Amino acid sequence: MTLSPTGVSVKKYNVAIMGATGAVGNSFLRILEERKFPINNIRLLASERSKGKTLKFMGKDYPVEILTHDSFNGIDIVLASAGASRSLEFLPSAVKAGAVCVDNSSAFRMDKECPLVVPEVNPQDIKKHKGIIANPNCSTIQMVVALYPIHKRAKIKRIIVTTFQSVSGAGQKKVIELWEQSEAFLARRAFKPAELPYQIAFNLIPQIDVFMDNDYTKEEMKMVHETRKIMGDDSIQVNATCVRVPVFYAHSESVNIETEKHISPNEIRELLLKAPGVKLVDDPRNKTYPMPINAEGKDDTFVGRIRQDESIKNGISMWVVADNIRKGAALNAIQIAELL
Ligand code: NAP
Ligand code: 3JM
Repeated sequence: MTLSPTGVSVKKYNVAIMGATGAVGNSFLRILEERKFPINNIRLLASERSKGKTLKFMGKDYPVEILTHDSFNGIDIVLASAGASRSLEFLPSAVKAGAVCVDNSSAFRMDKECPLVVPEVNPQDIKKHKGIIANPNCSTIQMVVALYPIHKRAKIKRIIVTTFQSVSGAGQKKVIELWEQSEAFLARRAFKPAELPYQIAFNLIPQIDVFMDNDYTKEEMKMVHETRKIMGDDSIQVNATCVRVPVFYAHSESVNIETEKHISPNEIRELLLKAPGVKLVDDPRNKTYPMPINAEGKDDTFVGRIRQDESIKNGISMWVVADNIRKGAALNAIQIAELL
């Protein structure tokens, strides 16, 4: 316990970051610093590959430790971003050691015992946790932040979404690969895709994660199931197409919805002006709309291009952009930890 500037005692927590050397892990460290999360001690966990590395936190160097089942003694909160199989293997040990885990992977998202939380939408679900709270997929998070206020007012029946997902969503190595491929392409040098399945520089790849039996990808089906669980409405129909694009940071989404009650673009603008976590950027006459280069490094979900879908009775189209590493991953998880 320490005293805050107002004299109120603040409990400080022992925090472990699983996957501290990765893209999301690095963002965890920067956001914990920015938000002055009350930390007593921080433990940085990664694989054998990171043996001997140190990472900076609050101006101090911390050693990276190898993740084992014994990494969680004395830890209060685990922020996990080391992939789904590591979460499945190690988070039960963290819970046994008495820690509460906020997991960024897909491992526990659809588990009935684990709440799946976006603080702007369903903060009340956090209370139901039994040690693990799941953080949704980046593409789902920004979509539900933008759509939940509309759903409450007009009830969304169906969502058709196409995503334009930046390479950082696939990890730090893919950011470097887009950079190197682009340089090689422009210099007319031959290159072979290494981390991504195909050339990504000056190309689009309409596959994120593996294909399922229904010919949708797992990433697309995450958007279907997670949206229903977070919004607490299994009747919402979702059809997603997820595309990897040659953008470094921030995901964009073309979102089309059909609502039960009529709602106009102007009513939606009014709702979104007041919505938590949303920034309205919608002035087409002045060529003003959200773009990934402007969302990079920001906390908000940016919404624009709101217009009536003239092909059906109660249809609306819009464009939603957010930083996938911040709101799409690390920030959302830290907001959950703050609510805890
Ligand atoms: P990344 O840049 O590739 O980093 C992966 C991290 O996991 C690194 O710290 C790596 O450590 C660690 N790791 C890998 N294998 C490990 C092992 N066997 N034992 C211990 N640590 C291991 O990936 P990222 O973009 O940060 O994403 C990490 C994970 O977060 C993803 O796999 C995903 O599950 C989740 N994620 C979620 C969202 C979301 O939408 N909520 C978005 C992006 C990512 P080394 O450096 O030692 O290899
Ligand atoms: C985003 O197999 C894996 O570990 C996949 C890792 C991954 C995931 C996931 O499924 O956890 C990479 C990028 C995600 C995610 O948010 O679903």
